[in-house]
Amino acid sequence: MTQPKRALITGVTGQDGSYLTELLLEKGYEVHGIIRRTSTFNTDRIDHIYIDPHNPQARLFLHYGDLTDGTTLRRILEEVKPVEIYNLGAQSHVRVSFDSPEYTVDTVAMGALRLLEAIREYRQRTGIEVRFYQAGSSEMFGKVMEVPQKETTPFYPRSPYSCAKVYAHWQTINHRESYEMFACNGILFNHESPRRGETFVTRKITRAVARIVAGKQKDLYLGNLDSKRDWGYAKDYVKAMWLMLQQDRPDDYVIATNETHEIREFLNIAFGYVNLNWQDYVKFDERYLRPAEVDLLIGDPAKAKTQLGWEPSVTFEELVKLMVDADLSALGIVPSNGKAVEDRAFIRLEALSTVD
Ligand code: NDP
Ligand code: GDR
Repeated sequence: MTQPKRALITGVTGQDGSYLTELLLEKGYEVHGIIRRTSTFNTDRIDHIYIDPHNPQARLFLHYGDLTDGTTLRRILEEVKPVEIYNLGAQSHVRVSFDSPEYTVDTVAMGALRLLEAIREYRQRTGIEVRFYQAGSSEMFGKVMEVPQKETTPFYPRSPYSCAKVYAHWQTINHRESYEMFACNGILFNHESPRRGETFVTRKITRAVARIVAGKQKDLYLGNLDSKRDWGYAKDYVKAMWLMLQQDRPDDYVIATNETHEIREFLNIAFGYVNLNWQDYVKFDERYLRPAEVDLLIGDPAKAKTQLGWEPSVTFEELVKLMVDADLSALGIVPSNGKAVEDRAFIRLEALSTVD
């Protein structure tokens, strides 16, 4: 019997980590994830696929570690011996990165370097090839230099988070070119889902819609509504990560829908879907503004389409509605289409009454 392929994921408890884990398990992989020790449980996005590691059927294993802790990363690499590593771990909130710039850079930029160096040494010593995926971001494009943005568009990062992602991007290329490592950068535009963190604007909106319908919330405080984003569905985007590591040669790819929408359009569809007018509920709070904003993102995924055969499967309107349906279902409200949406990640909905 052949051994299953082994993958290691940082950020396994996040939105993308949970979908990627599901995808890799479906494909027959043994999946190892790095989790942080926290004083309360942080594994709710993967609890539904986790089984006791003593069970011979178990194919998902979790290890305590942190991207700021190089020694542990090295030890986990030695123990797990993965053939693919997906570096999804990050302090991923752009506005928070202005509040905690050093920590963000340590996790995002230095974290990537620590992993790349650990892989380099491991590979040199054992001769075992490890394929590496770096979770790059459209935030690296920042200030508009070209529309739509593609792999060759110059970066102009506008936050500590995106500066750190640019470093990680170039360090990944450096390891590829200096040591012939199979290392790929995904440049992923915003992707959302019912598992999206509650403080990102899309989920903040859809969660508020559900809570307003349920009579649990009156207002929704937001910041800048003028920015435009290219929003896709997270489940589609993790497929692209996997595809990148299955190619003959490592490369960098933009993953996007090639459509852009204002936050007001998102609000219109989300509130309109439950027959509400967003202008009656949305209020402005300046604390959600960023010192520098990214005004317009729209990505050109032509290279991914041609070389990876990747395409998005969910439209903008479908995405907004599926997120509203999921948040309604989580509060026990049957959506207008009559179908409760089964996705986990709603456990915290009731617990947290106000989320920024
Ligand atoms: P999330 O914020 O949902 O998840 C981030 C993950 O990183 C969590 O598992 C978190 O753990 C973990 N993490 C945070 N800090 C550390 C650390 N110091 N050491 C180890 N792990 C850590 O992000 P997404 O799933 O949305 O995004 C995945 C990756 O893709 C991130 O790198 C993000 O920057 C990038 N990205 C995301 C895009 C998007 O639109 N979603 C677009 C482009 C790039 P915990 O659960 O304990 O907090
Ligand atoms: P972004 O996503 O910064 O694009 O980063 P976010 O949803 O946080 O912001 C999108 C836009 O909405 C505006 N906005 C608000 N944002 C938040 N979070 N909260 C608010 O109340 C609010 N009001 C208005 C923002 O100013 C911004 O213009 C996401 C993250 O997942 C990154 O990790 C990832 O790299 C990029 O997407 C691609």
